[in-house]
Amino acid sequence: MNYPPEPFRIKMVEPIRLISPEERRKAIQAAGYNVFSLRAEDIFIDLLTDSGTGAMSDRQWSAMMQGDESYAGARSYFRLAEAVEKIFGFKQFVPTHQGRAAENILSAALVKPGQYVPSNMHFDTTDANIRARGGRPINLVIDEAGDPSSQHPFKGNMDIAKLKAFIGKVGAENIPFGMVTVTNNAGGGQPVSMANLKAIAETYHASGIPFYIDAARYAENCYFIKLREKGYADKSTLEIAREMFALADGFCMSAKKDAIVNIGGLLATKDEKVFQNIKNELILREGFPTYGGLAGRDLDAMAVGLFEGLDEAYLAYRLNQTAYLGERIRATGIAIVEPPGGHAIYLDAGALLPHIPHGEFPGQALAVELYLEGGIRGCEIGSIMFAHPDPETGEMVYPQLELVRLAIPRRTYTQSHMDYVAETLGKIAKRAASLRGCKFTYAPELLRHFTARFEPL
Ligand code: P70
Repeated sequence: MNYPPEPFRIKMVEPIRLISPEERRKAIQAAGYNVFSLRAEDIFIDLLTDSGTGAMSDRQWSAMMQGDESYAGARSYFRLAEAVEKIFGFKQFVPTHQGRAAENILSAALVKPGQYVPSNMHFDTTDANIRARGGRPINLVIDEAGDPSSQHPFKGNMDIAKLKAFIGKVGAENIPFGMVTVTNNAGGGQPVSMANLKAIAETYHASGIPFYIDAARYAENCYFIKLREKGYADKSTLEIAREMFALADGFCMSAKKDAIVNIGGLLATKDEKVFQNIKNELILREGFPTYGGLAGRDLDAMAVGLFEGLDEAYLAYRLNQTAYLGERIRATGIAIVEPPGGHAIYLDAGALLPHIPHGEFPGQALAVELYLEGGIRGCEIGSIMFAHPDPETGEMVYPQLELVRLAIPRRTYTQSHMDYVAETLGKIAKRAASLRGCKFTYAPELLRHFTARFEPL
């Protein structure tokens, strides 16, 4: 496949450098073999996350200059409110400093200890924020999501039969709200179809359960619907977004992804009483409801970025850049989660390193090697991030897949960077059998991937 030409040109650059292999060895050792603890300066190509790492446009930067820094009722807030209403159709919303702040406030407002919150798959911070309130996040994605080779076009879909059975089992009164994550980040950046979204909304609503969308990568999901779902080829991504959010009672969103800003988030609800609680929580923890912990200029950057993230020329390039990287990596013999997702390629570390058991973290072994070999930073999405002791039996429950995610920052890297990543992986593939796992020397209880330390085995 050909690399898609970028629908933009570069007018500002940030130098990056590749330090020597010896310096990389010292750096990762000093970081306790956790790539989160590396200095960004010591990284050549940083694919840790696509969150807040995109390049803002000239129009976003100029919008920032018009930020209104009034404490309450700033013009910036009303410009953001106009964008939110146009795209999502919600009038009641608050800005938050990022996605997890929205999740925290939503969980504080709605989750009581022992209650369940189903989704296709919760991502790490959503999972942790529900647990932090004594709730239980439940993942009910279709079985195909667990098979990296399945080419299902909407592998992020929820299994509606499982959802109905689950509601029947625990009772709707023990489910304060239900969710879905678009695209499904924990399962490969895979989209959810409109048909599935409609079925999810119907199922929740039939039991009186409010439906909230985790909208971090909703625009990429909308473009997948346009490309893959019958009846949507001639609809604009904006029309598809409107249709998607009309199904929901609320949404939380990390704007650091599809709104292409370095910081920001949103929380919206149709329920007036819940909105009042949200505003009270927000004032306690984040800030006044018209700025929610952000500067006025951040709100303006978001108001512009929300539309740029929906632009179809940009989205076509974005999805094809990811698919290009996927194709180049596949050619090295390393299996990836198929088909390529919207924002990232997920390497199947479990398949590449079958000699390393879950408890010795094959994904971490590969992430460390990627840094040592090429100064590239990816992120383990496997047992470090998602293994949890079962609340009843105390036994460790491991996730199905041991992955390393290479997330692509928006509008930031070019074809030669993608080629370099694939070539580096090609070298690692040849000596995969010699890679060794690692063990914890320190691990916190929640969100342990961020600060854990390791020792190689
Ligand atoms: C990522 C980051 C954040 C996220 C998300 C979804 C579907 C909510 C949030 C929280 C987190 C991360 C992971 C590994 C390395 C660095 C960062 N996802 N919902 O990269 O949003 O970060 O703004 O609080 O994906 O996927 P926020």
